[in-house]
Amino acid sequence: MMLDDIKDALIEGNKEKVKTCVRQALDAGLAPSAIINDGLISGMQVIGARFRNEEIFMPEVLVAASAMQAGMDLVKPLLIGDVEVASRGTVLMGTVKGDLHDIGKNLVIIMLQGSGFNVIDLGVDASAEKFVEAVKQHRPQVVGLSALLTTTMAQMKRTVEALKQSGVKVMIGGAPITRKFAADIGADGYALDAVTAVDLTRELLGLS
Ligand code: B1M
Repeated sequence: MMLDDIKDALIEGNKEKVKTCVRQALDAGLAPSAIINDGLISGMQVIGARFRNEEIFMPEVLVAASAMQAGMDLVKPLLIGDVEVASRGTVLMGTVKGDLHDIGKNLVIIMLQGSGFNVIDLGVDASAEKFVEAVKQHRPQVVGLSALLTTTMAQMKRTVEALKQSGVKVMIGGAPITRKFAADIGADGYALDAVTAVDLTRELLGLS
């Protein structure tokens, strides 16, 4: 099955094969969301589990991450409609200071853009001060913070506190984050994945 081929190619870390399989799946009319969820993400989950079990190490993870990005680059344009026309609001997204993981954040961005939001990407390793400055500059309605390391969760707290004055809504997410943690640090919401991040953004903006 085509989605399994994408998943397997990602697990192999074979970037060219990932691209070929993604193109084949798109040509066959498979939904971009299925390609992302059941192909690319499920392959990355296997990589995560193998890394945790010390079956593979950082170089293999990096190769798989790069293959995932190559696959996402092909699917991304198909998810994004006419953002200018459809824009429902502006979201400022970034991975917090000390944290370099951006695959999940980028996926949230793709999904938000695909749902008609204008997104400003602060990238990775973004300090609380950088978020505050960018809020002044871009006036987003929602700020999204991503963290993948337990050690960088404290930066989320700092950033939420720094943004308090601005009145902007803050949502947080990432593998170690929980709803309880979001409530504890005073964030306005928590989303488990890229799809629910879009639902949460709509909810925070009072959109149906
Ligand atoms: Co890192 N890493 N990593 N890593 N890495 C983890 C996170 C880890 C769990 C692996 C492990 O030990 N099992 C572990 C963290 C342990 C912990 O803190 N509890 C870990 C570690 C330890 C590290 C280093 C410290 C390793 C080292 O150097 N010794 C180092 C840290 C570097 C740094 O950040 N300062 C490091 C480095 C790296 C790479 C650079 C090699 C690479 C990142 C490449 C990149 O992002 N460009 C990498 C990767 C790829 C991983 C794993 C394997 C996969 C992460 C990923 O991309 N998942 C990861 C293990 C794992 O999670 N299973 C691991 C796929 C992605 C689609 O999912 O990011 O969870 P995720 O995003 C999801 C949701 O979380 C959510 O939606 C996304 C889509 O559904 N979400 C949001 C994310 N952000 C959101 C924001 C929202 C809402 C939802 O609203 C704003």
